[in-house]
Amino acid sequence: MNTRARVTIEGVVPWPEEFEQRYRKAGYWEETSLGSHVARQVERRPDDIALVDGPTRLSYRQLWDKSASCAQYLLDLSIAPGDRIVLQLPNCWEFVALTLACLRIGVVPVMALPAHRRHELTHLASLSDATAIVVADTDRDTDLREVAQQVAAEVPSVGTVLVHGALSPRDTRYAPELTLRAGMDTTPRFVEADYEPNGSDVACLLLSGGTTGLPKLIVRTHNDYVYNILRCNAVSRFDSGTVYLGTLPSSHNFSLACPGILGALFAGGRTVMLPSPAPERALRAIDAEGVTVAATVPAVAQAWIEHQREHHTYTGTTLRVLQVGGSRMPDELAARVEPILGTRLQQVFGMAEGLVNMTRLDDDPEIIITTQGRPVSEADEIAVVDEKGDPVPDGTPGALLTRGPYTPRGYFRAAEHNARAFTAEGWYSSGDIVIRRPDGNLVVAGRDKDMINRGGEKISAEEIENFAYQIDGVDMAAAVAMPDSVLGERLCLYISQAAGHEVTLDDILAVMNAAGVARFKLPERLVIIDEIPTTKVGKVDKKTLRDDIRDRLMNERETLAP
Ligand code: OOB
Repeated sequence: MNTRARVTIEGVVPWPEEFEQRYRKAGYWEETSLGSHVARQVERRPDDIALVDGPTRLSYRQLWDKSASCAQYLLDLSIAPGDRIVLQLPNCWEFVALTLACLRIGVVPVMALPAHRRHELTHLASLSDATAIVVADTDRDTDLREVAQQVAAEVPSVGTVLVHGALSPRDTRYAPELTLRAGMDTTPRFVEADYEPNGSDVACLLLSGGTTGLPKLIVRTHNDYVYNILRCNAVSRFDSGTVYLGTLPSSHNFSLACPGILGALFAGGRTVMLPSPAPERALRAIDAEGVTVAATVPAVAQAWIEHQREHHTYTGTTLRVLQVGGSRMPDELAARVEPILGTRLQQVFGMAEGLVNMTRLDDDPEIIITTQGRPVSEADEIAVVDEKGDPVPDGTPGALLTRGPYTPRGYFRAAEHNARAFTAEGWYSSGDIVIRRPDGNLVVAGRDKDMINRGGEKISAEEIENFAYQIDGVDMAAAVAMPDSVLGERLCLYISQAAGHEVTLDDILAVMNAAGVARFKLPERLVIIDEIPTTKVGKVDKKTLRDDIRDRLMNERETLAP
């Protein structure tokens, strides 16, 4: 434990004192920093490979030195402990070096997704008062440096843009650009002890799946995130022989810390970074690098299974576990993992807000195939309740509430929303409808939150509806999930329009593109109806709309069938 003063950030909701004491006493909170767990492995195995990114292979020592140089670079840029920086990078070793740099000096990364664009990044920078933003130079046809300048133009606190790749060929008008690499290649002259965070300091800000107009930020402290990682490591049996392949964006809680990249680093294992989960390359990488654990979403698992069935290109001899989570895996798909990919399935039902459930590696196949597992910690409190908030018996669907040593008590700077998302006793209302079986395993049976889960990517219905309302002639708008055999769900927008108007999907897309919205949030179908149905209390009746789009899709399929 270090002696540095705590860095406090306004807008963080602490656990009640009584719970803090309980978690410390029980040893759940160790009062250590995330970096210290990696430092231990650097000492133990300096020359073992920690990270593989294409031709780049970094040993524990090299990664640690790069992150130290980077930490010093941030400090030299006057980015101070407690400052927030928006971090948006693809899956690459620089992401890991920079994240470790932040964690070592108490700079707080705001974990943006690679798909985010001006709309989301501006919101994240503004909500967190970020002092810097880190982006790649380009992503396909988007110049992200340009996007970063637009963010800096809107958010005065953003004083620096760090670029992974080449600097802008043009003048930068709102904030100076510097390359990220410049900070990685110097000799480290950084004094760790001066900066090491306390256990209760904020480690990072994760993004909520979002049921509100704009995503909320979730505060993860060193204490709670260390515990999250150690429990996931224990359940997934990560050790120094683990070779981990994460295929989701590294900034997502699943691939970062469940157990993810940080779990592999805590255990002395190795992480393989891939820019995309495309089947051919991913399966080849598993064989070539001797991957033992891969993590992905159901849609990608399905693509891997189909690819393997057709091409039989991969042997998978080293792959011990395939972790699948982020959205509900259909039982039929779960049943195909072991026979076709030759590896054990581990279902992971987690949330950036904390609680992580996993099936255990030695569970019966019936549990692994049909449930989403049980909490990773004995200290996770679970309640499954009816509409009145009363517990329902096991086997009956109900809303999942949770509390525990790594489930924070409130979103960052969101008092009003917190009053709705957390009960007076501090339970987080996940919005998931689950069935708890008598053996303690949970089955995700639906949800009562207004969100679309597009293959693990979460879209807030309200956010999309707000864009629709910007269009002249849109009377009422309702975004709902439409079933999809690949992604599970896609986004369908229903609108009713004022007399004399003819709104098209292109009109909606134009408004969203002009606002710089991430592509995955664009509606994939527009249905115009005379009147949006409402419930008895006057709320939009989304269930009727979901049934309607299901019927439409079914009818279309029948019409198309020969
Ligand atoms: C993970 O985290 P988020 O924050 O992107 O999304 C959380 C939500 C959950 O509340 C639930 O609605 C859904 O995603 N979800 C699942 C699921 N895993 C997540 N729904 C059904 N089955 C599953 N296996 O998605 C996340 C965080 C950590 C580990 C794994 C996933």
